[in-house]
Amino acid sequence: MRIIRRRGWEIAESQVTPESAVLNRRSLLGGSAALLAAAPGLAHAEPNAKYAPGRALTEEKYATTYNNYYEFSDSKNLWRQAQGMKTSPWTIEFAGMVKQPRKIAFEDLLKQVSVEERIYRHRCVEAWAMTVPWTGFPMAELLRIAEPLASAKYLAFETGQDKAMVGLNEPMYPWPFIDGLAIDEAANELAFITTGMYGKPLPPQNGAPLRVTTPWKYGFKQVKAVVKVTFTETQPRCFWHDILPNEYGFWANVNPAVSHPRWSQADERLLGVDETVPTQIYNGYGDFVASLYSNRKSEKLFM
Ligand SMILES: Nc1nc2c(c(=O)[nH]1)N[C@H]1C(S)=C(S)[C@@H](COP(=O)(O)O)O[C@H]1N2
Ligand SMILES: [Mo]
Repeated sequence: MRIIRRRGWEIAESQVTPESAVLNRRSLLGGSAALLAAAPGLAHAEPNAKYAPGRALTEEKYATTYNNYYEFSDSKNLWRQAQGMKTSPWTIEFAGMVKQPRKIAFEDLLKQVSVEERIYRHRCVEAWAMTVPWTGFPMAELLRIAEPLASAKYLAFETGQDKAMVGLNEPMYPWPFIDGLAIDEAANELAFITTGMYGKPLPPQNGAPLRVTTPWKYGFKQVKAVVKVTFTETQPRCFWHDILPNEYGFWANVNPAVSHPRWSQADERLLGVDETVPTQIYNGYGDFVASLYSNRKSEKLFM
């Protein structure tokens, strides 16, 4: 048995759900000197439980049937409709301030990265939340492959357009869906490009074939079905910021103390269970990301 040192977001799905299983496993570890002797790595792995999601996984059926994807619909019930989307073949374009603008096939991109599983809490600005075992690769690897110029400060992700996306006919929205990050945010160890969930390829409704996952930010920053990544010197335009600039900021870091103009962000409703829990600053990921903002205190970091 090979046991590798893991942080909370790296803990295998079997270790976090249900919560009782974690507790059982812990008491098992504590009680079994033989097991520790057989696998010394365990002794080190144990303290890292402080990074664990601290909640049970959301049941897959809820995470895959309650979605935000305005290209299809402004209703949450769009997953059937999304099955009609063509997600293969798929090409991603690197544009703007990169060494060499180019396109890369999704399969070729996957060959250049190592895929891993991370369990993250997801917090939608609408005050619902879920806990999902995503698979994918660190966004830092995407940066490595894209080769941005040293002068690039931001990157923007753009969603592809498909015939099945009937919401695109709604002219009041500023299509295509685009949102972005600062380069140092994208290089942060938490920033992730997701290609799967619950041990399977990402379903279309959740952003197949690849989507952005930045768990310390509200979900509207997490662009689905990425076809283009553009590197820029200035902050890119963002879909929700364009529509309602006073409600959806560029940084959009989760903060229970900063209310949305129309509702409180103090608590969040967990999908699939009848439970509401307090929201945490940076969605509980401050240890990883708070330092990104120490020199940006004058910006509107939280909504
Ligand atoms: N292209 C695109 N990406 C999007 C959205 C969208 O409407 N279109 N909605 C965002 C919002 S508000 C959230 S909360 C998450 C939802 O992801 P999920 O459906 O996988 O839960 O996707 C984000 N990415
Ligand atoms: Mo959201």
